[in-house]
Amino acid sequence: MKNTPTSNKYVLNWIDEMASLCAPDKIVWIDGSTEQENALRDEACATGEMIRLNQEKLPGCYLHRTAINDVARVEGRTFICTREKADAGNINNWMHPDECKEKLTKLYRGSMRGKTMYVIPYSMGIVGSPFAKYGIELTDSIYVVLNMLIMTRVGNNVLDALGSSPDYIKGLHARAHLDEENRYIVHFPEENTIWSVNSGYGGNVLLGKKCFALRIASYLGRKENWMAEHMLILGVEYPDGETKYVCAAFPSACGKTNLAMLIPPEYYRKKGYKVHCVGDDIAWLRVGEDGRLWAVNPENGFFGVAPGTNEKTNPNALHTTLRDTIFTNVVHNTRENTVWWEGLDKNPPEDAIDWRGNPWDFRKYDKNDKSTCGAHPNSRFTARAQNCPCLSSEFNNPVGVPISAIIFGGRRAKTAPLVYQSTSWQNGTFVGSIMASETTAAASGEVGVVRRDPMAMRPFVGYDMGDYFAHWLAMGKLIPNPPKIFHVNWFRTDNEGNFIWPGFGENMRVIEWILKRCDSKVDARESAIGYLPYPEDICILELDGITRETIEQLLHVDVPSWLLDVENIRKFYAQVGERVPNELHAELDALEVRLKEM
Ligand code: GTP
Ligand code: SPV
Ligand code: MN
Repeated sequence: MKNTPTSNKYVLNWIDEMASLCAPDKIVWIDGSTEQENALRDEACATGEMIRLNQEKLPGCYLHRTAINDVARVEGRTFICTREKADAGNINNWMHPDECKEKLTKLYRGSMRGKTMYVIPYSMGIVGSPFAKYGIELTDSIYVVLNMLIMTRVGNNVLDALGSSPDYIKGLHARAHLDEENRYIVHFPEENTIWSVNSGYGGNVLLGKKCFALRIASYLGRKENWMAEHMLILGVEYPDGETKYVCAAFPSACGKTNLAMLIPPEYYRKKGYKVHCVGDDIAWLRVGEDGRLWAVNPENGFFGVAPGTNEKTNPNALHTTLRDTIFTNVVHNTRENTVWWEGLDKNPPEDAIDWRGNPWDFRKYDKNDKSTCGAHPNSRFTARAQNCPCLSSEFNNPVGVPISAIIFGGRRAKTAPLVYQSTSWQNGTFVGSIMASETTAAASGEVGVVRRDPMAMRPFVGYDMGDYFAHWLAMGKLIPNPPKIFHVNWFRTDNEGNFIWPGFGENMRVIEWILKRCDSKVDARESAIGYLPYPEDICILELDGITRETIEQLLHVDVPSWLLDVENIRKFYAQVGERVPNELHAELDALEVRLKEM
C-alpha cells in the first residue's frame, strides 16, 4: 500500500491480509475530515444509499433504509469464539475460532470485488487518554463510515496515538449479500478481533459499539480490573451547584436515552435542579485513586430509538437530531423532505414513504398491529453528542465522573416495584443478576416476553455469565467507597395495561430519592427484597393524577409473583451454570426465606 497514514506494521499487514481476502477494487483511509465526510455523503446520495433531507429544516441530515430483513441485532447469530467453549459460557453462542474463521472466510472471499474498502481508525474514549482504546474497522459500507464518524472519534490522530503498537481491536465488516442465513456477528476476544458479515444494521455493523465497547471490552475489563456496562451516565446538578452522577443499566429500548437526557419537572426546575447527559448507552467503569467508582462514556454520539421520541417525552433528544443526523428506517415525508415516526406528533405526513420504501397511508395504521407502522419500531437516529443541549461539561473529561449510585431497571408490567435499594454491593450484584425485562424490537425475535437479562448485559457479555457475576463481586472488593445499588421499574401497568407511573421527566422524582439515600438524607423501610421508600418520601408535588395511594400501589411487593420469580431465577442460574458464585445462590436462598416470612 502506498501513502498510508501509518507505518504500523501490525496494522498494515492485517489490512493487506483482509484486503486480499475481500478483494476490494480500492482502499480508502478515513481521516476524520469534513471534506472527506461531505464527499462520502454526496457519493451515498448519488447511489441512493442515503437520501439528503431538507437542508433548511434539517441541516446535515440524511435518511437511510436498511434491507427489510435486517433491522435489528441478531442475537441468535452472534458468537463468542473462545478456544474453550466454557469460557464463552452457556448464555452465549459459541463456535471454535478455527471453525468460525473457516466458515466466514468463505463468505468474505471476494465480497468487496468492484467496491471500496474503507479503513476507519477510531477511538473509544478520548484519544490519547489512559482509558481510551483504539480500533480499526474495515468496511465496504459508506453508511457504516458515516455512522462511525458520528458515534466514535475517528481520524489520523488515532493512528498517531496507536503508534507502532499492536494494541488495537481489528474489525472486519462486509455487507456481502445481506443474506440472513449467512449473517454472522462474531468475536474473538482472545485475538482482539471482530468479524461481521451479511448485515447493514447498526448494532451488527458499527463495530465500536456493542461488539467492541461491550463484548470485547467486558472481556478486557475482567482481565484488567475494570467494567464495561450497558449503562447511561447522568449528572444531577443541585440548586447549590453541586453535581452528583449516577449510572443506569436498562435493557435495549427500555429507557436509557430518555433518562440520560431527562428534563426535570417544573417543580424541580424552579428550585434550580438541572440534569446533564454524559452517556446514553455504554459506560466504562474504573476504580479512581480516591476510592470511588469513575465512569466514562466511550462513545461520541447517540444511536437512539426514534419511535416515542417527541417534544414532551425527550425534547433534548429531538433537538439533538435537528442537525448532522442519520435517520434509519423512519418515515420519509416526501412533501417536506423530512422525517416522521410513530409518537413524534399527531400529524403523520400525507405524502409518505414507510421504512420499507413503500408508499404509506397513515389512515391504515393500527396501533395494535406493528406491521402497519410507518417507521420500524427499532428505527433509530445517529446524532452527535456535541449537538445535545444538555450534554455534560464533563463529557470530554478523559477520567470521567465519580458515580454515587448504580441503577438497574427493566420493563416489567408486574412484580418489580417503582424503586428499591439493595442492602450491600453483594446484594446489589444479586439484584442486577436477577433482572428481567420484556423483550423489545431492538433485537430480532418475539417482542413483549419476559426474559432474564442480568445487568441488561445478556446479549453483551463477552465471556461466561457466571464469571461476569464473579467479576462484579470482585470489583466490589476493589472499591473502597462503592456506589449504592438500586432497582427501578417505570413500566408497571394497571389491569387495562396502561402504565401507572408517568415516567420520562417525572423519573426525576425517583432519582431524587435515590440520591438522598446515597447521602443518608432519607429513611427507608426494610422489606424482603431490600429497602423500599416510605411512600411519602417520593415527591408527588405538582404531579397530576398521582396520589399517595398510587405510590403505595407502585411500591407494592406481591409475594406470590416474587416467589414465582425465585423459581424462574433458580432455573436461570442453573442455565448459566457452575460458575454462578455461591454468594449469589446464598442471596437467592435468603430472598426466598424472607419472602416466605412476609
Ligand atoms: P437502546 O438504545 O436500545 O439501548 O435503548 P434505550 O434503553 O436507550 O431506550 P430508549 O430511552 O430509547 O427508550 C425506548 C422506548 O421506551 C422509547 O419508545 C421510549 O419512549 C420508551 N420510554 C423511555 N422511558 C420511558 C418511561 O419512563 N416510561 C415509559 N412509559 N416509556 C419510556
Ligand atoms: C441496543 O440494542 O441496545 C442498542 C442499539 O443500543 S444497537 O446498537 O443496534 O445494538
Ligand atoms: Mn443499547
